[in-house]
This record gives sequence, structure tokens and C-alpha cells, in this order.
Amino acid sequence: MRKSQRGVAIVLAMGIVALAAITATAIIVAQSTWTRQSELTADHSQAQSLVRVGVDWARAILSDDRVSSNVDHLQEPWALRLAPIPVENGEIAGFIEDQQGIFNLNNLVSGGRVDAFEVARFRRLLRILDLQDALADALIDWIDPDDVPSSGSGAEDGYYLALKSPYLTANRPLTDVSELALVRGFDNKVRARLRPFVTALPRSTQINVNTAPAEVLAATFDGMDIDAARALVVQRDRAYFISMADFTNRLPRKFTVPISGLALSSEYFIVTIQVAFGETQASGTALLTREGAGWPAVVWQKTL
Ligand SMILES: [Ca+2]
Ligand SMILES: [Ca+2]
Repeated sequence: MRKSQRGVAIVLAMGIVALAAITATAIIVAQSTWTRQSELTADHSQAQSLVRVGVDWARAILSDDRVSSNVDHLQEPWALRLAPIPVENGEIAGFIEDQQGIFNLNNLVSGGRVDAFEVARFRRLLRILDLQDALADALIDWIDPDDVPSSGSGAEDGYYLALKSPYLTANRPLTDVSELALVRGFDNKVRARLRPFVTALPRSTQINVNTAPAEVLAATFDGMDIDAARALVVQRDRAYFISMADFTNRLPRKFTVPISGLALSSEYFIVTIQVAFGETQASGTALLTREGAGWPAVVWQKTL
């Protein structure tokens, strides 16, 4: 067994032991209930417990990964999508997604100031996705601390207060990408197009060139077209970048990039867990960070 496979096996074993313990509790709870309604409620709370077990399981995988490597790439165990694991009376499935391979919208404003370099990257991403450039202005205004519209297509309190259901501009970093729904111009269609390529992290972050999709790579590097970025992704997925020198050496000829703002590893990940238990289902997502020593921390968690 390869080292990475052994790692997965150990983590899986840990997860299954934890699942077995929770399932045993669930059965006792189920046996002690009399009505169908209370059975369903018990099932649902057990399903939610399994979601929390899944999140802890992701934390274990990410912790294990940090011990075994300095780089983060898509062939590592954390990036594998596992088939649903059967547990007594149900099953649990989940996956982990790196959040530094995609564009962090909170990079647009850093320390209260608009970051022109990051704004240029976001405008390129909008262009690559065939979206309106004006979206960048509205989003900058939503995040920046002042109340001055950044251009004719920007939007501060004046715009939002004039809506049928008025509200105020956040004037602070996004807590989650779902907040985009409140920002001028970010309708369902725009958000669906943008969603796979953007995130909202609690601080400015670097782009991990080992996990970024072609669209994000092309947006990150001024002058790199989408075809060149796709070619780079194809060869990267055969052999990940082991160092920044390795990355720059493998760029198309005559192409130089500023290395600032780039990384080969990641500190932020989102885990998604889906559980079926008895006749109920539960799901949850959590933003995890590996910043600092110790067990990966949960920045936020949502359970349904
Ligand atoms: Ca790693
Ligand atoms: Ca503002």
C-alpha cells in the first residue's frame, strides 16, 4: 500500500470507529421511542450527529495531510471523493474542497483599502466567465468601509435604501458567498456562473496554483489566455508543482509572473457532509482552517 493510501485507510478506520459508537447510541434512542414522530425526530438528531462526525473526520484528514506534506494538490487523500460509507441504519458521504484554488472575494479590499491588483484579477475572471465588468464595482462598494460609490455601476447605501425592501450595505468582508445575493447585479444566473470559482475567506489569501482551475489561473496571470491555462492544468494534474521554481519553469515560454500572491499549499477548506439515517436525511457544510498549530479549526458550520 502506498503511504498516502495507508493514510486514507487509517483515517477511514478512525472515522468508522466513531461512526459505530454514534450508531450504537442511535439504536438505543430509537428503541426507547414509542411514537413515529419521536422516532423521526430521534433519527434526524442522529443524522445531524453523523454530520458532525463527518466534519471531524475531515479535520482528521486535513490534520494528517499537514503532517505528511508541505504542498496541497488534487491527487492527495483529502481531495478524493469517497463513495457513501454504509453505517447501521444509514450512510454517510462527504467531500473536501480547497478554498485557495478559487478566487477569494474578500481579497478585493485589504485592510479597508481597495487592492487594485486583486481587482484586476477579479475583472479578468468576470470577463473569462462572460459576466459584466460592473459587478466588480458593486462588490467593491459592498465590502469597502466607505459610502462613496466606486463608479456609475457601484452601489452604496443610496442604491440599496431605494429598493422596495431596503437594506444597508455591509461595508465589511463577506462572511459567506451566499451574501452575494444581496449585492447589486448578482442575480441567480450570475451567482450560478461564478459559484465554482469564488469563495469568501476571513482574510486575504494567496492562490494555490496546484489546485486552481484553468479559469482562475487565467484570471490570476495577466496575459495568460484560457487555452494556455487549460494546457497548464493538464500537465499539472499529471505532475503537481513541487516548488515555485518548478511552477515558473513550466509556464509557457516568455511568460513571467509576479510570484507574490501565489502559493503551493492551502489553509482553508470547505467540507460537505451528507447523511441518510433511518427515514431522515441531514447535510452540513463547514469552513475549516489549518492556520496555526493543532487541530484544524471550524470557522463556521451550517447543518440542515
Ligand atoms: Ca497536502
Ligand atoms: Ca462601501
